[in-house]
Amino acid sequence: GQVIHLADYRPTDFVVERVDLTFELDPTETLVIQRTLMHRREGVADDVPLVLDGDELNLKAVAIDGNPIPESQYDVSDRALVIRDLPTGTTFEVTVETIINPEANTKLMGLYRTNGTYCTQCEAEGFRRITYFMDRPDVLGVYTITIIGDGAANPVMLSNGNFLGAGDYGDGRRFAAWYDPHPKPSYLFALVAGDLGVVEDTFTTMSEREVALKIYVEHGKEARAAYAMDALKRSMTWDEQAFGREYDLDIFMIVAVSDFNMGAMENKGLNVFNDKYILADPETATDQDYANIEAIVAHEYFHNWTGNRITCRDWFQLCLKEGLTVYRDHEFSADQRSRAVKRIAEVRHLKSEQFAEDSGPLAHPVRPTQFREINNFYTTTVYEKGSEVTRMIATLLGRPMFRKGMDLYFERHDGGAVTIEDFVRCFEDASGRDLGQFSRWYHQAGTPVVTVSARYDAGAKTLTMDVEQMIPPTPGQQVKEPMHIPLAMGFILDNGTEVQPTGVSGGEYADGVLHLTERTQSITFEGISSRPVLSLNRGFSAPINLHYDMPVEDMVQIARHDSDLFSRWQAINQLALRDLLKAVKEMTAGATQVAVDAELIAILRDSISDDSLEPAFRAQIMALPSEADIAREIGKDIDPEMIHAARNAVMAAVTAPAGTVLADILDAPRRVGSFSPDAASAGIRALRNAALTWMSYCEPSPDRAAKAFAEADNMTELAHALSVLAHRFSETESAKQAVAAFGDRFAENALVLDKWFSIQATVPGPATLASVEALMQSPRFAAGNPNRLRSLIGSFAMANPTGFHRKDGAGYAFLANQIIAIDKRNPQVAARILTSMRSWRSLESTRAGLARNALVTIGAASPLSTDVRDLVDRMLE
Ligand code: DPP
Ligand code: ZN
Repeated sequence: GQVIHLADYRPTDFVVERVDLTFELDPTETLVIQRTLMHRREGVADDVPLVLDGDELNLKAVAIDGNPIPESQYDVSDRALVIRDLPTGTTFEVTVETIINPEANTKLMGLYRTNGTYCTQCEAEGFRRITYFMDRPDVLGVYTITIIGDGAANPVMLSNGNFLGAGDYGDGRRFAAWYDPHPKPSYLFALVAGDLGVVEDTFTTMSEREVALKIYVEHGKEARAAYAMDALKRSMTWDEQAFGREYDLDIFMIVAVSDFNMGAMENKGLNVFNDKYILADPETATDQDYANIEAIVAHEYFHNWTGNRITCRDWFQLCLKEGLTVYRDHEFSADQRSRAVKRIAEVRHLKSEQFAEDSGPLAHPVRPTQFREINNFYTTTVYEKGSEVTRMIATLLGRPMFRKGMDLYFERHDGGAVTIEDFVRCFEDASGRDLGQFSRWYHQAGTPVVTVSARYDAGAKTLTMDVEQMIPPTPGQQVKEPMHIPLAMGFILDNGTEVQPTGVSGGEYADGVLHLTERTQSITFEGISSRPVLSLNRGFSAPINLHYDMPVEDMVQIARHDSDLFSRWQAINQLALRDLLKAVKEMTAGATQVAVDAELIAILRDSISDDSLEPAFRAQIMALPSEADIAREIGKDIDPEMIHAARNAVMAAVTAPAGTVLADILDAPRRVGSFSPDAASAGIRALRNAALTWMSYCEPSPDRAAKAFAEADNMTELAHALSVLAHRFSETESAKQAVAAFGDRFAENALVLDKWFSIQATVPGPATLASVEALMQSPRFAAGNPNRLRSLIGSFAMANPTGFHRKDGAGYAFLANQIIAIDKRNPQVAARILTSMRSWRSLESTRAGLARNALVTIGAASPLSTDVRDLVDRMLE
């Protein structure tokens, strides 16, 4: 694969007007007839040929304006169809007939089969696996689709847009036709055909149009789509209220399939979902599953405006739709649930995934300028950091002005394929504010380090903050320019009240936000009547690493009293992290005991038992920094076993004094009545689960967890009890029995088995590799299914620090073999799992050497996909 550069962008030579596709479905020989109306772009020379992208296609015929052309008029290769001597000065029609083999399509890109259903995935470059086409996002066309196939096998035939009609040919074959009036790029094309069940509903839009809603699932699973339908209707209402966006077709469909590379896909009018993000009921889905379904249904629906109506000019602009749409789905979930708890969960995720990516060999800007394989840029940086950048625009401008900028964006660019510059200009034009320096967030990779020191002058009643920002070097970007960083902050006085400065010099400060713009800056706040406690980066207003040597008593004050719940969580987390880092250091030096700050223990105990705090928030407080969080903080010479031991020791010290509080939580009368997945009910379950985890550190017996496992009447508590047994008491009979019982009970439910695989794959310790290898032989495992691969091999490599990073390197060697094997079938899934190696350079030298060997082994394999090749090369660079 060659490197593609943003700087090389230029428009296509030909402009597509209409696309007409006919599919004659057959499991191994599907005929695709494409008729596309197009014209030569103005100014393009008459002898310039038409170049169409292709991938693993079998070309049958080419015609121009209905007349077959001789082979001498075109060249066909593996990757392209080049047609010469085309009509000039007029619109013409190109007909391309290809044969494809859906059954043999194990990459799950293009048209493939999943449990007997025909299904497509075209983003980013899958459409070229269906037919020869200018397969890029700036080529927009109006599509008409005809699907023909065996009627008995395919009673359901779906594509984008509005339904035109269907019928039988009388010979066993059936057809259906669809028309999508909205011009769209090829990556949003979709087709589904098969025998599926359906759940139906309707939605009345704000202008009183009725939209048919349909969710298609495998027969027998209809009842499990109810929550997704509910989430869809709430999403449609929310987008009208929050952004004034109305749905624009007569029908909106979702299809859930069991073999899918991503979470879901926003094809126009026909979203295709990984069934993991549609199917739920209390017996089989956890509260996290429900929250994911809500968020992803919303995300894909929101793409209808941010992604579909306004799309990307080229794939470098991916964050234009993804970062923005993640921001929108975060806001939606925050409005549907607890905003503070949602923000805490987002920041946890951002730090554990995006900060890790941004500090390693795979770091790249939110808007990259080059790639070898676009599939490798569906990253946490493009998505989550992209969302944070959008969020910062909202913080900088304020909500009303942000909304004005969004309104302008929709008005100005509807129907267009645009760039990040176009997006940012809308906010500049709406607000009059210059976002030039701010735009560096799109272009500079790396997590900024902001170092703060503060001094209070009692005589002058001023507080002065000295601030320095530094952005670490990242691949291809050694030197960085200072960023515009919106730092939300508050000044808390001794009595707990907040004070607003009466004057500020040395920097802009407005509405509780300090605007950092220089490499170093000294800001003085006036009118501060006594030494304040500084509550910095409230709500995580900027995705930065903040270094502020805060006095412990200040941290304690924030942890106990800040009006901002996020800040309280952040302070407690920070206090815990300090003790965890100290414990690692001491144990590395040979200590067997660790000391934990008494104040931390008291704050934790008080917060957990504080009934005025919502249970979900208390559960977040109890989830102390993970082993991965600690490793990231240490940054180099990582020894995962030492971190594991130190964290266990701190957990034991922290939980012991909380014993009675934990017992109170666990023994409180259970709610009777039917299950509800709402946020408040989920919060109570989260708190109970956190208490069970804590108990496992202060009570050396599996009995509590075994009891919870036996009594659980919902998957949230059942799966958690199982993980406590398996992770904390793995050698006990209780644990072994529970693992076996869970597997037998859900043997027929693949999505629940994924939980079973992943719980077993994340049992700490070197013995887990053998159980992962054994589970791969289980008939319950399926090596062709992405969800199974991710839950077993992916969980092991990504979420089992002591198991995967075995000191003998066997974990890495295992991964190398698996990546090479998976890559032959499905490069995208292989590449995704391989990102588990992205922080290998921060390991201690023995492990780092062995990890490197594994990467070299993968790199030497042949053949190797561009996806895996690109990652290996970047990780070894
Ligand atoms: N389907 C993926 C998403 O929605 C890629 N567009 O993020
Ligand atoms: Zn998306």
